Amino acid sequence: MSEVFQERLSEHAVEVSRCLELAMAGFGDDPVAEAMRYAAGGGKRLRAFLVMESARLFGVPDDRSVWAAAAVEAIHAYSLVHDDLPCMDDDDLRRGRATVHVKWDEATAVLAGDALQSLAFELLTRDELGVDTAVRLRLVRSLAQAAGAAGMVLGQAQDIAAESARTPLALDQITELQANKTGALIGWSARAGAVLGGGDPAQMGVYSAALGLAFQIADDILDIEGDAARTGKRVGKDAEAGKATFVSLLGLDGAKARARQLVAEAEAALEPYGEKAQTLRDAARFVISRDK
Ligand code: GRG
Repeated sequence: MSEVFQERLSEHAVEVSRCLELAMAGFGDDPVAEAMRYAAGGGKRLRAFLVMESARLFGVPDDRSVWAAAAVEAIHAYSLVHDDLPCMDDDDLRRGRATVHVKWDEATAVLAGDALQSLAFELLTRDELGVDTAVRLRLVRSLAQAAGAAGMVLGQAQDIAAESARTPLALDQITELQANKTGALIGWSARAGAVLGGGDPAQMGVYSAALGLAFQIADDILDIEGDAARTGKRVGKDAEAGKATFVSLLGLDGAKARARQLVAEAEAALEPYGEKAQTLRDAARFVISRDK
């Protein structure tokens, strides 16, 4: 992986973490506020990276795009807190440490997730984004659509339903489920930079559709091949539960080949932007070579 990519990923991670800390600085030290800060910390910050690098592509500086990057990371953090709850995936570990409901309790986890979601939309209304009200409204609306009942929440519901389905999902069904569950936020992130810069987000949509699917296939591969100490999750959990995954449907080699094909598609979608899009090309390669 190129050094520029790694540097940019950590630079943006620092910037977005600072922005989130600043946004929550006035929240005091009650358990919900503390749990929000805890849940919003860490992670690869891939969604933030996509926002900020796509923003650069469209001429938007980091000090403006970081607010949109923080918004999507807040939504992502909320989704992880709720996904880990006993009524959903019932996980004890997230990002290598105790999940919010384990460290505090379930009520605090539900509320911290809710409040992170509210925070995300508040961040998108900020003047610091440096765009007029119509653009901010477009970002708010598109994030609501990506996160809500036709996007991430739908994907999560489809995933829960799949657990009790009599027959495992077919490839087109699992592809649709994942496009909703993880693809919608990844897609929003890549398009947000173009929206902020007043450009056409269509090509970034093509890029991120391929990237999002490659990300999920890589996640299924990590579920089989990953190191629990690094991934911070129970390895083989999906496979043990008898759930259809890209690996169960395509085989390990088939899943790897499909992921590589999707990376090539993502790279091809960036051709109109030439060299300027190199870090986004690297991101596509990163999602299938990551170890957590
Ligand atoms: C609870 C409404 C609701 C939605 C939850 C995204 C999601 C929907 C659940 C996450 C479950 C999961 C582990 C899915 C696998 C892919 C995924 C989104 C992994 C976590 O994202 P990363 O790898 O995490 O970007 P970091 O920690 O790096 O931010």
